[in-house]
Amino acid sequence: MPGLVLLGSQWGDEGKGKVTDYLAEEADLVVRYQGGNNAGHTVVVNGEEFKLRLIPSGIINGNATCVIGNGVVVDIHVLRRELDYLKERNVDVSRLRISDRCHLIMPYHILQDECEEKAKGNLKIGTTKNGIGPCYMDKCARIGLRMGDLLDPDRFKSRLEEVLPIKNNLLSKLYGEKTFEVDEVLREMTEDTAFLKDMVCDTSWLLHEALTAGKKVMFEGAQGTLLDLDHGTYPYVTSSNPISGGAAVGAGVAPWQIQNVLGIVKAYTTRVGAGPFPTELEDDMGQLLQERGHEFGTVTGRTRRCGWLDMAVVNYAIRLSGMTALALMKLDVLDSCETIQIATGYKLDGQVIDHFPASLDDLERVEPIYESLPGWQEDTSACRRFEDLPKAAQDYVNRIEALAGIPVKIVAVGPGREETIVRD
Ligand code: 2SA
Ligand code: MG
Repeated sequence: MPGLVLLGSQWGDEGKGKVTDYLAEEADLVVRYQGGNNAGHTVVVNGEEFKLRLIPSGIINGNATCVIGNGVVVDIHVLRRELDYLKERNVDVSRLRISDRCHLIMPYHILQDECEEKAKGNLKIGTTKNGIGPCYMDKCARIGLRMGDLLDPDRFKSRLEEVLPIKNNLLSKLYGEKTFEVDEVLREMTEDTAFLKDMVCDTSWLLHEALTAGKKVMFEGAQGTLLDLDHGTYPYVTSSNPISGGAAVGAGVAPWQIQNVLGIVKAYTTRVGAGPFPTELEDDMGQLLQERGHEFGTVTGRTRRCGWLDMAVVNYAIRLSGMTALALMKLDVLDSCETIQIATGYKLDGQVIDHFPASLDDLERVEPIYESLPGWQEDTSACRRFEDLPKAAQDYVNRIEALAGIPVKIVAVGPGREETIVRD
């Protein structure tokens, strides 16, 4: 810190929630800058599990002010439910602030997400069906509705009256779907919005003031680098920019206010939804990782595809975001492996390539170059210092560090806050 971005180096679900929660104790502000309730961040505190989709994971721990930045798309119904869920569990939610520039996920976005996936047939992306893509589409098409509009009922109504015919036209003509009535959408969106009043503000200004005063601000990425709209495995990506540059845009701060970038890396690789995955294991080992790692989507419950750690992916992520350190998560999931493989790069048509392919066809065809390391076959979940880890586990971490060229500062050996090794 002062300006620290924490983000996923793979396809999401690396364990960002746990690290955010862990570091939140030191942060004055924790900020989400992209995505929406397609994220699913799990935090375990004293055996109690919290699952968050929209609110920054920093809300659980410490006293940090939590911010939903302008780059996030907000489903107010999910937000309300998440606030109630936290309040029921005695979490102080009065520390949440939401940008007045956030785009709203409207009921027709959720329907559109479903229709588009259906229409794509075999080419479907495997979205979370939360309306994320369609909401960002409308933002770019300049027909979105924003949080600030919602707090001004007259403005919201007139804007909705302009926009709804366009959306209805699309849904009925393209997908033969029902159309929405202004009154119906108005009711769904505006009843019970009083809870937002004290939360919505100009969060870019709030962050500017905090950073100027030397406060510690942590930006919490959702999804992961390979799901980035521009740099990920397009079109099998999400519709926002999780990479560190996205934090400047999605929170409204200057790039130079971000000094540190912590990349979260799972000790193996997982992916939800469709798209290429070079180190995927479709055998017993894949199933073992899936079972030992409890690899199911937090939001959708979908089974995650599993494979070996892919340093071609991680090194690409390090470069794109200028990562300064890594946190290696779920090392304990590998405890029972006899041998562990790491992909150090790719071959394409027999040639070693030194860049990450933009073309999906190429990525489908690459052959990972594997390096084998001996497993440790010992329980690591009780280790609290790096020296406590079995020698082979230390070697695995050190090898990753050497391949990455940046330090592995945190090693997680279980979901709990205490199951964390911090290295100097
Ligand atoms: P979307 O809904 O438009 O963002 O989907 C587009 C692609 O992005 C993937 N995606 C994710 N992949 C992994 N984890 C995600 N978040 C949840 C979680 C997922 C869940 O953290 O557990 O519950 O399944 C996430 N969000 C989006 C998605 O699979 C599509 O490939
Ligand atoms: Mg997740």
